Amino acid sequence: MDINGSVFAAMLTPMNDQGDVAPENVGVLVDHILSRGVHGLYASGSTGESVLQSREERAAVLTALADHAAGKTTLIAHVGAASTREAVALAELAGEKGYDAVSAVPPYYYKHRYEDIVAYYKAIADASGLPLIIYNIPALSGTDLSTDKLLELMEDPRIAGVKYTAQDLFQFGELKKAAPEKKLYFGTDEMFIGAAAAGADGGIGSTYNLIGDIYLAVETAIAAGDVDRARRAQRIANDFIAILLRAGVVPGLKHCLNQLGVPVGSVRAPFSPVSVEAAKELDAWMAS
Ligand code: SI3
Repeated sequence: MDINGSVFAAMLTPMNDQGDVAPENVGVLVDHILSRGVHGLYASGSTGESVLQSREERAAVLTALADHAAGKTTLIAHVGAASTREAVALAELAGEKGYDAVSAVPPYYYKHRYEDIVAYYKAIADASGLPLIIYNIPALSGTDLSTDKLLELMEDPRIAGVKYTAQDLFQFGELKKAAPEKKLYFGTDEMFIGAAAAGADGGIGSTYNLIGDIYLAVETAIAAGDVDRARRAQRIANDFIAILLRAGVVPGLKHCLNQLGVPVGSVRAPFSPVSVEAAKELDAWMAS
């Protein structure tokens, strides 16, 4: 089973002003994202505030997304969790709901043995029956899988590839060289140009909720060998990301989308809404 497309938004989770999940607003957000040409959605991941939610809340968001968009665009369900049991329950749901693939961060908080991480991924693959993308995000998951271990995991034919949210373009290139048939998606938006030049199969990121067309432009320009054009597009993204990093990525993106009339609501504590100063900076960027 192939995973169609290359540019995917790591979808925000719409909430109300109190930080309760609002699955009824998933459709509006998805339509907005797709209107900019993005190829699909990666739901219930870091940008989706998933680790702050219960299994039931995550299931409600994944269900709303599938009901709105399954069969119309590529859908990837992030099902990673601290416990295999939670991840498997969400993986089963993704399989039932018509998702195209599942993805999972390694089990977090405890420092698990590599063998137990392998068993966790096998259980997720068994439960979903879908291609599985390893979500490599060492800075947040606490697990830094070596190149050899990532390649070993990818020997399982059910593992379709890696979503690589780190900054090591050398390791990224080594993975692509050793496993050219696997999908390698890059997850550090501000460095997408480098990954595209290094042979990425695409990108998955938070800022694609708002400016997904920019990453399509970078990808297209690199494929055409037009580095100047790629650089100009990446510059647009990075001017925004610099502001966003000051504001807080998830609160900042939610602020911008709410300003555009896409009702994504507030964030869940301990996240807090953007400050007045950050809101002004973001509004000025959007106006420009
Ligand atoms: O699962 C997800 O929400 C992601 O894909 C997250 C994504 O990789 C983001 N990285 C982190 C650490 O959250 C990036 O899109 C990131 O927000 C962006 O590059 C700005 O630094």
